[in-house]
Amino acid sequence: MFNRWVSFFLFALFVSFFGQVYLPPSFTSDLKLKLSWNRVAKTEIDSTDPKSFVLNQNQNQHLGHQQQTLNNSMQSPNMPSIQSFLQVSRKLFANSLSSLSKITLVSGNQSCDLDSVVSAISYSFLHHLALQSNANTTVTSALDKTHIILPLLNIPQEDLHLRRDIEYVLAQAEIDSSSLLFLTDLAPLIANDKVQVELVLVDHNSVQGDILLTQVVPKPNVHVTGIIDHHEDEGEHLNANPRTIEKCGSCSSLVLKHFEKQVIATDPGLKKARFFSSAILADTSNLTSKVEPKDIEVVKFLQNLAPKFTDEVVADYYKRVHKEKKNIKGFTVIDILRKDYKEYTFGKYRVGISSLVKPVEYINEHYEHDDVVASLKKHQQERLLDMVVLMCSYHLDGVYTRQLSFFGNDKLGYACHTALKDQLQLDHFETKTSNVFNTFKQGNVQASRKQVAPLLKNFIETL
Ligand SMILES: [Mn+2]
Repeated sequence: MFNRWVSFFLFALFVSFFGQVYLPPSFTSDLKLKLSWNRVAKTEIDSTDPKSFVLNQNQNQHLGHQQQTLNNSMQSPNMPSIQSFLQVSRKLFANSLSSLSKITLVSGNQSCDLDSVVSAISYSFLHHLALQSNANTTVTSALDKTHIILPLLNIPQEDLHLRRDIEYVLAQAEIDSSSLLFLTDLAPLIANDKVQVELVLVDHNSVQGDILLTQVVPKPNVHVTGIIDHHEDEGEHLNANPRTIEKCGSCSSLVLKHFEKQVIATDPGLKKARFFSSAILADTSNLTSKVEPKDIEVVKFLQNLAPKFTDEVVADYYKRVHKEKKNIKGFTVIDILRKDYKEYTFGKYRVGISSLVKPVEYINEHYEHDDVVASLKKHQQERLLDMVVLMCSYHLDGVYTRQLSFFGNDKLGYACHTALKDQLQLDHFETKTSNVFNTFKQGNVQASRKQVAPLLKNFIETL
């Protein structure tokens, strides 16, 4: 009898001690995830209705462990941080894709600038909160328990380091880029025909990039279901809901406006207010240029919600983000071309447009001529481009200045220059690379890529 109790005691001791150590790795990391989520959540303010917890707990019985983690966290009376939300969703994507019924991918445009990234992350997080609060007020849950929402950055992961402003903003918001989804992560999704994929486009209104266009969107289980954008309306996906396409300095202003209730519910402190407003400040030079009333309204709204986000703090934060955006120290010529890049097919021509926050002279001064030529050719060949367009914008003695350069197909470049020269006020000038690039001073400094790309499209499609 005594021996039996001793053995039982030793067995219990063994289990309780080694159980900690020998848990399967996936279980222990989930546990850590859950703990860190709860820890972060404690500092956040609640907006959920605890009544729904019991209902959802019953519904959750059949779910796998990871799904439990997400749902428990979603139902937690505490608000998750953006990072906790992303981390759990990203992990479910990596480990449990086959058991999910629906994925909402919120994709930014293929330049993957700060506006696209902040819009995609904000939309994902706030949409998740909106679904969560709907689920709490109706018995038939609006939020499917096997439904995840993730932002998609429309670039390969290795190109993120070219965007130092984004890395800075993410670091300040304590968002880890490993919790985001990139083009290079899409293979398992492309191979899966079962999961319903809702694609939401932010900061663009027709699908961009070869991978999405040829491998994702044609699949029968993929549908474009939402659009919030501030580019020219290309008239596609007319049934998308929301389908908000409006003139605005920053697309993220429109996203935040759309989810106004949820922004309030997050009770943003300084950290969230800075993150939400970062792209608005960057796109409008701290609300001084290319700014619309909505941009100002949203920044003021965030300042009201987060009193520590004073005008001085805003100005300082803008300065830091802007400095990182301009920081291209150590970049190769190819890096410069890929940093802020969009690719188009206009009629039978493929055109790549790179934006640069320095004058073309910067390239001439910092790189060997042969290197510039070889890099342009390499970029053109790799991307199968008929023409490379470089749009430079910068301040010269305090005056906002633009240059436009064409490379690759002299005939096409010349024809584009002739067609656009009045509207864009193009003036040819000689630079060290004039034998490579055809470079023009662009008198119409208001015309960014947002305006120039449709102009090129309209002209090139007539050729
Ligand atoms: Mn934008």
